[in-house]
Amino acid sequence: MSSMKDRAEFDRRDFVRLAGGAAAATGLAWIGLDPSRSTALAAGPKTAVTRYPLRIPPVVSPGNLTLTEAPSLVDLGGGANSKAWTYNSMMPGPTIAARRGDVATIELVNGLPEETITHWHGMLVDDLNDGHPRFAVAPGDRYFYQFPIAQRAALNWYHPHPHMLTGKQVNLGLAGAFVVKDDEEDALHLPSGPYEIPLIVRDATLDKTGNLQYRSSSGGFDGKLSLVNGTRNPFLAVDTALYRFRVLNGSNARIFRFALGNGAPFILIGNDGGLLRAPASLTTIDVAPAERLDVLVDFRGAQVGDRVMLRDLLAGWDLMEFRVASQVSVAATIPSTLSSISMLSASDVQAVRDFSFDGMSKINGQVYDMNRIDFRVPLGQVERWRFHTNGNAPHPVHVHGASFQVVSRTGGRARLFPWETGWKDTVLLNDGELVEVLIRFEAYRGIYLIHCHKLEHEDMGMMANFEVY
Ligand SMILES: [Cu+2]
Repeated sequence: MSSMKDRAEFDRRDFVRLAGGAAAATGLAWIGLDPSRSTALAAGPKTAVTRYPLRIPPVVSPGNLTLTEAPSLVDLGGGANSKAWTYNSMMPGPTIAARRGDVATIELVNGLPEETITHWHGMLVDDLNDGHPRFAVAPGDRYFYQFPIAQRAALNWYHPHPHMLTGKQVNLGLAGAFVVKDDEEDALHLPSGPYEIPLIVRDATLDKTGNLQYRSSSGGFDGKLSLVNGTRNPFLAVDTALYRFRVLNGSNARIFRFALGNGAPFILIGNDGGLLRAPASLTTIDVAPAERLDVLVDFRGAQVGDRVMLRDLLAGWDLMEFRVASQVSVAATIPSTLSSISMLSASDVQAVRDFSFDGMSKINGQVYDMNRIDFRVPLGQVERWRFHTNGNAPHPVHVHGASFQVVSRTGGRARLFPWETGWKDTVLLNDGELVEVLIRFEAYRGIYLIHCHKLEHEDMGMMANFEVY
């Protein structure tokens, strides 16, 4: 295995070369192989689409960061002419890259015409920093966050969380990645630099002039097209190398079933809460709103000129195209073990709680009340939480304040999936299912949330406050 120094030089050199490769591939797309042009010339298939280079959001540090939520014009691929709501004029917002041990100092500025607050989904923070809806700030106001980053490496994310407005604000463009790194992950020498790429995948609907358009629906927003990193019909020029994709389902309500068009497997190495114990090779992976995936895709056996589609088998969508653009030889290995994960034990369970996700707006028969504490949880106690529903699923269940371990699913799909091992903060509950998790709040006392992450359900009240004491 190459030393860290060699690796850094590799990354730097490859980054320079990759930038050239990407430009060359772009030229190919625009001049030679642009499907829309060949359609016009040769009356080719009507399904041909123009593909645009995948946008990679800029990376920022969480120290002294200002994030402004405001309307702006974004470029979905064909030019900066789509109205959206953005963080720092970008959709998605900048990727916040932090290391365990850093301190985040972030000022949120509300430049929207309505109240907002930002939640750091997956980040372990005290309740003043959790973006609870009671902390929403009025237009023109600010909220100041400061919190230590004291958790394992993972892909987390940030998005608004104001009461009854979350679905609209996220859907209009407000979301971004929040990546945490640590020494354990570094020691694995996973693909990095230009070979580690965030993919925020979501659906969207555009109005006649190409602006993002949100219409709430009690069954959940159902967008007409997909965006990856805010790019419509994207492509990514890749090397013959091993890639690490950090994937977030940023949809309000849509579940994706990812597959590669050539049938090649994803090598799943992590999920919401970071690395799994060991990699899993999978040809399809389901991902619900707010769930994350850490996957390796191996293009080392590919030929320059090959094209591989990332597909969603549920909607039958082509999400993005990988275009193999340059031949390289970069040292990379797929570790056989990733992380040691200590399991919460059923024998330590001191309380069992049931959560019934009722209709489209209630948990245990109650619509959310921002000022009501629905239950109290002792700090440090292992608990078994049982999620079930009688209908109107899927409900992606999300808990703030701690990660959990999924231990069983009965009814419905009646099994657990490889992407549900390790640590999770969101788990998919389908009709007729009982999903049991073990959870322990050990970082902070305070008021946190459990809710359905189908954002239309959340906004209608499928949410509850609890207090860790
Ligand atoms: Cu729901």
